Amino acid sequence: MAASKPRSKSAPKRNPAPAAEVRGNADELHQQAGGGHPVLTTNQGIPVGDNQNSLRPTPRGPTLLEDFILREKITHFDHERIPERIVHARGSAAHGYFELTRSLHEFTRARVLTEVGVRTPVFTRFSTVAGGAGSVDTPRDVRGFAVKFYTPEGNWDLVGNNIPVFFIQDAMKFPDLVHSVKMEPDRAFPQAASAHDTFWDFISLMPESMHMIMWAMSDRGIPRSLRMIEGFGVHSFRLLNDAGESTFVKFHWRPKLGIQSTVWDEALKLQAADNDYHRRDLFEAITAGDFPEWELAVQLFSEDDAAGFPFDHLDPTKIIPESLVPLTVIGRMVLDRWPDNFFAETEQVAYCPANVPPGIDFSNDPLLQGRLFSYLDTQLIRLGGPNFHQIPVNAPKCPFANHQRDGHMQMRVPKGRVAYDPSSLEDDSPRESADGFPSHATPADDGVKGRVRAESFADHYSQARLFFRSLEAPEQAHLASALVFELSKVETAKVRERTVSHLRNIDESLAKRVADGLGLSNLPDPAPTATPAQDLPKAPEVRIIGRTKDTLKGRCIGILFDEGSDAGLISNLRKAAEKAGAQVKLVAPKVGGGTLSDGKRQAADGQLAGTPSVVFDAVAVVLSAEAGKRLSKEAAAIDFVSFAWAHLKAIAADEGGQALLKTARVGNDPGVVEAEDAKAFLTAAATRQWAREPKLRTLA
Ligand code: HDD
Repeated sequence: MAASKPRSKSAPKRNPAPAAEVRGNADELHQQAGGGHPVLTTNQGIPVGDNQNSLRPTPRGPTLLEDFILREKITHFDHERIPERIVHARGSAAHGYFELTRSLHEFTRARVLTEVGVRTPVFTRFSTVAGGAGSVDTPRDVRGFAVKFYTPEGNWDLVGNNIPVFFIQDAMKFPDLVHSVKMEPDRAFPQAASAHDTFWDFISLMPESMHMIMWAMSDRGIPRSLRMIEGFGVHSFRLLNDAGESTFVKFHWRPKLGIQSTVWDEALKLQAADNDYHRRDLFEAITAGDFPEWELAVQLFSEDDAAGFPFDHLDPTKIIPESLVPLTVIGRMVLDRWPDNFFAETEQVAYCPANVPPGIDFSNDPLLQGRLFSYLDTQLIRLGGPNFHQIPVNAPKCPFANHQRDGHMQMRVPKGRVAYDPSSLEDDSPRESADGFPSHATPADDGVKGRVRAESFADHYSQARLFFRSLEAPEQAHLASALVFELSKVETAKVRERTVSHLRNIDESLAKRVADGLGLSNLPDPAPTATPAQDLPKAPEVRIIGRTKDTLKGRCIGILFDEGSDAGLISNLRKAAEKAGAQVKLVAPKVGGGTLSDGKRQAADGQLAGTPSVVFDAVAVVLSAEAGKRLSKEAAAIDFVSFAWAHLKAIAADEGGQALLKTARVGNDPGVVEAEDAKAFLTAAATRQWAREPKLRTLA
């Protein structure tokens, strides 16, 4: 914090206007402070003349209790934090809009899903699950994907994740799941990590989590950018049309930039290089006008279709493969405005899956049913009372009126005598409408009340197998390595073994690879199963490889340079990369940069030690012969290229840069090209060099 010059009691005041002259009018306040600045006041509107010194009887005396300006300021500060979210505490959000491109009027009366071309405002928050609000952006974790649509018929909150299934089948288990993954209660670590005993102890005792574990341990758990993740509503919801007919629906968000992940070593190093990697990436893209975009797609199916599925669609641990029910794209979401204030908007936004407009309804998924209760309850404690819906980011953008009154932080001033219904004293008090929210008249199953799990929820392994076997070979290797990494952090041998016993029900080769990676001398027996795994047709949609777009759009290229670097080369590379849609950042040993071959000074965007290659998708090294030699003795420069190589990135180098590549033991493959050949570099930079990986590390 910059030290400000202390002012004594007798120092001249900046705002000499006496309090008596102040009116509550903002324009007047502006004028009084001079220039464009409004007068600084207390929260009661009292103008403040000295914001540097507290009130004392003598220059060296004690502070007086009378100093209401100091007390108000400190008290407000003391109350600045609210309880963080128990899960999904770390998040970043943006404003934007949803535009419907295909009407679902046949299936629903919800205007947001029937009025083609109308732009519905949205506020979308992405999050990690396990870490606290101040934790890093890039742990292995599920990503939350929550969208608040401010529809003309009330708010619709689609509160999903970047993974289409969940760990548990019943909300009853949610607190257990969360307690197991959060930092352990006696030692308060690890932060934002599932690689510890309590998580795997719980998981290995919950076979229903196995499908989700496959997804979470896959590269989906370590995304490159929030702009490159898919989103899923997870549960089946219902759509209801004007005639009250119901169709089941699953919601999918598909990123325009394609899906992309990091490699695990890169994700680990990103945690040191930039704690805010995903937040910064989203912020930079939106503020540069490069607006992230997703398609909204739906899977629609009837009760009869569902009866023919080889699983129960009410079980949230199951996907509906696209071969069974294809996706129909119905609209797009564009995020085009970063919030003005993090706390007021991103922190205070309150999502609730129970917020749905007429025409959307719930299914009997027992996880969804529990969620319908939990979110409203959590907002009451988090935001302090029942009026949190009045906070601007939460308030519907359509009229709303009822007889609910009072409570903490009531911001509205209701008029009149009537706060009840039925009433006859006032003509304008709110009344029910025949057009109000309809609930689907779902017939209740025959049966008896009880704490039971449906038999149709008993198959825990078939879709876990389907997922693993649908992946490409490098993805399978990453998944196996992720399990080895996580379980190697587990101290309790029986937990490691129990987990492997489940893997045997999923895929024998996976179980062997993990057992081998853990150094288990004997494979444990397969875990007992209620329903043995079935072999299902592969689902290519679960892969990332092949669904990443070979493009530079949304990607970032780093060019390392120093004194004397070739100005023409840098300019060519930069122009070509920018034309292809990439962002380009210049990195140099000093942030002031250097004088290039054309005699002009070039500043850097980042200093080498603080801008490692993990923050880029591909790198170029443009160095004079002298700088190449000098940087070959510099650990940060060596790491810059050796990590780019290890993380399967394209590398371009000129002759000076080659010296550094040699020292860093960068090999030769189609991803390593001459800096003079911008075209070859851009082609290589548009993808990861998967073929390089087996040369670099032993994957489980
Ligand atoms: Fe949840 C937050 C997603 C199951 C209880 N959840 C929360 C957020 C997302 C999800 C994205 C963050 C919202 C934001 O950005 O503010 N949750 C899911 C998904 C689930 C799921 C996709 C399963 C399909 N959640 C789930 C269950 C329960 C909760 C079963 C409780 C029974 N979730 C909460 C919560 C949170 C929350 C405690 C914490 C903060 C908040 O709600 O606002 O109520």
